[in-house]
Amino acid sequence: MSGFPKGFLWGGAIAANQTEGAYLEDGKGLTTVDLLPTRDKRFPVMLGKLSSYEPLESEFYPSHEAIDFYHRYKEDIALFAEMGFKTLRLSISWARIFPNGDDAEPNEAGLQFYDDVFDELKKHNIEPLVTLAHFDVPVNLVKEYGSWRNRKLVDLFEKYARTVFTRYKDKVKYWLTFNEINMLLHLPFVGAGLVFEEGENEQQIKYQAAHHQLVASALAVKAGHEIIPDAMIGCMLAAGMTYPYSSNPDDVMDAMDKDRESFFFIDVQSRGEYPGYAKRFFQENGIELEMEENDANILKENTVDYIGFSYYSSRVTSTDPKVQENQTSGNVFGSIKNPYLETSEWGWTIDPKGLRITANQLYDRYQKPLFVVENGLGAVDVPNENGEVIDDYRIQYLQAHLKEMKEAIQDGVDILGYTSWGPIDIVSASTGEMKKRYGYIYVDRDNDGNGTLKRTKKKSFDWYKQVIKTNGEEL
Ligand code: BGP
Repeated sequence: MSGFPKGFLWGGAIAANQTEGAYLEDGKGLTTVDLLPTRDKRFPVMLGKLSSYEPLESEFYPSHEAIDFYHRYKEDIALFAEMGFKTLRLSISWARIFPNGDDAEPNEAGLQFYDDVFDELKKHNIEPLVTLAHFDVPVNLVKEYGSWRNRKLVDLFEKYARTVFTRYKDKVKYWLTFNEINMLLHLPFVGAGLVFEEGENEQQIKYQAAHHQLVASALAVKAGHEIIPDAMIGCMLAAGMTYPYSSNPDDVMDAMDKDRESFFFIDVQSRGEYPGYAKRFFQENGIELEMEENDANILKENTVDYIGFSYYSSRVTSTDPKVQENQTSGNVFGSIKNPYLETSEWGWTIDPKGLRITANQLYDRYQKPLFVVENGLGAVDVPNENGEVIDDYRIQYLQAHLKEMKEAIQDGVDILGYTSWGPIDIVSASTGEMKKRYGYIYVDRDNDGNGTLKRTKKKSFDWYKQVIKTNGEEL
């Protein structure tokens, strides 16, 4: 294979809560992410220490209006179509469909909204790729049940999944269950709506919640396969290799252990059972998971069809306390500074070759098709006096990553497609801000809510259009 395969699914990826706005419109319920203000105030929340769930109306929450995709999706989809998108990854907001998460009947207005979006995509021959849960849990489920720590969420999620599979069975073939499922361990409130009380055993609760999500994911795979015969249902990992800082076997073992914290989820979703190293970890750390009798079968019989993953950076680890002092800030996962690589304005390590390595590693491990469902550079874009954004830095970042993805394909890795993150500027997940931008399309809106929301093409718009047009021959 000399380049990208025919039919390669080029496109972009967005998520409901970072894009739609209209956070309480047409019957939508409040979700966990609606409560997250911008950076400074948000940080304690991300650490899972939130004690009050009510948004402070005096503060500005960028995600409440986001970029108003809810009302402007036609204009935005037309721009994606102009770039030649073959696919758009987006998520359904659970609380648009079941505002409280445990309602008896779904909210018709919410269902209709996504019907309209999928119809619009079809008009432009853009294949939807839909995430069922992208960092949002209906707030009522946090209050009533303690979110994913409670087994009840498994049933409620299955009901939600069955509802949307049934409704959209003729419109959506590609699905993902939980966005970056491993994020639950690092940002438990964002990943699973978990809030801890003083003195609770957080690790026990996190892994119990993880078990519930894993069973819920498998039940969604089962439902999807029953309802949509040609469905492709994937998992989604926040990926990125951990490199050992040195050749000291202790560092190498440590790097392996760190990667396994993430692989653990995909091992269950793709291989269908808990790996031995996880069982050992639970035992050594006094973690006892409550499992139902049939869980093992559910996991075994309903493994995913493909492995979706996000890739932004790689990480470095060391067991040497002196080296450990050299931590970089910014990486959600924590990392030692890699002396060979640059970082983004937010401290995320930029490592294009790491994408090739990660793709090879995932393919070696699972032997299932991969889908790169997120990748990109978050940057501060400043329009020049003519209002143009000349984002050569972004083009450079993407170019380098696409070249390495091409190498991975030449290595024999089966990759279904590539959806870069935030093809239009949206609210940042980790900072809650507008100013961390990923788009090919600039949106006039700042952190305080000023701006007209007008969309303007950046320089990268035409570059990506050409990439898609030539199926990656011209990068
Ligand atoms: C991933 C999330 C996305 C996203 C992206 C970029 O972790 O799945 O929702 O936003 O990272 O992160 P950020 O927006 O924090 O720059």
